[in-house]
Amino acid sequence: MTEATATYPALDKRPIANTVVLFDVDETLTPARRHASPEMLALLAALRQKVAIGYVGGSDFSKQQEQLGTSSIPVTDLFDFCFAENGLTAYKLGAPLASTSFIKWLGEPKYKQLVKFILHYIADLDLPVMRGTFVEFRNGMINVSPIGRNASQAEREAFNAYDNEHKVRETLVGILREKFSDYGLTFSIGGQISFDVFPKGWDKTYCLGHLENEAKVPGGIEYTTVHFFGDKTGKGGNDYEIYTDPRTIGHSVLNPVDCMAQIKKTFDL
Ligand code: M1P
Repeated sequence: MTEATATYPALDKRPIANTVVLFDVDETLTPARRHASPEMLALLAALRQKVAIGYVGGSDFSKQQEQLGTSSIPVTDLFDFCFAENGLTAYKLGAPLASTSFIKWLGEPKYKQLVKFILHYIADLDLPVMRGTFVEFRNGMINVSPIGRNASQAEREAFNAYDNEHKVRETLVGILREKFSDYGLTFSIGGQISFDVFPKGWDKTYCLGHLENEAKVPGGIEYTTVHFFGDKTGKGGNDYEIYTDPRTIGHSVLNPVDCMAQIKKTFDL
């Protein structure tokens, strides 16, 4: 039986029913922007027999479908909770939960000031390679990439090495934090070629509110234990806030292989 066709006990009938285990996506469940391995999916399916499982990623939902699901398996079949864009787009057992929007929160005039400044700044950079889609507009955030999101895998890796040396993203983030200090925004470097911009508090801890709401729905569950596994758990990383949040038990992983070893050890699988 594959992960997708497997059946799972109802959430309130799982052997450890008050516990939910959340995972970051890139470099935790999958290599950055790549597919999850069959071994990882099989291990998650085994874990799901015991507890509720979910992922919380900075990326938008379509990227997580690409990385964790397949053309015939929706990612919402593989996890009890799917939290895209830090939980701004959210599903429980395949059904959408309430969502909020970045543009509604910020308003068009401020958004235009911000995006115009970013595009001018990027236009003046002199990078070895530049591609397209420098600002990706999402429901709960914008994602800014100096090389452009259309970079190929090889170009993305080359940019990442260049950025580690020349601190292109770190410098731009520093400038934006200062210039737009009155906007109430967080600038978070979570991946290889870009950084995310969203309102303060809309980091990965945002998804914990959805879990807390579960206790309020009829027959819902109060999740008293929330595990979180992520790789960018240091200060400034996009897993830091949820990893250090008092409502979670944080696990810092090096990569998907290490994550699998830690899941097996923690949950006796
Ligand atoms: O999940 C981590 C990050 O993954 C992508 O980053 P990049 O393309 O730079 O590797 C983005 O989707 C980003 O939003 C996300 O935080």
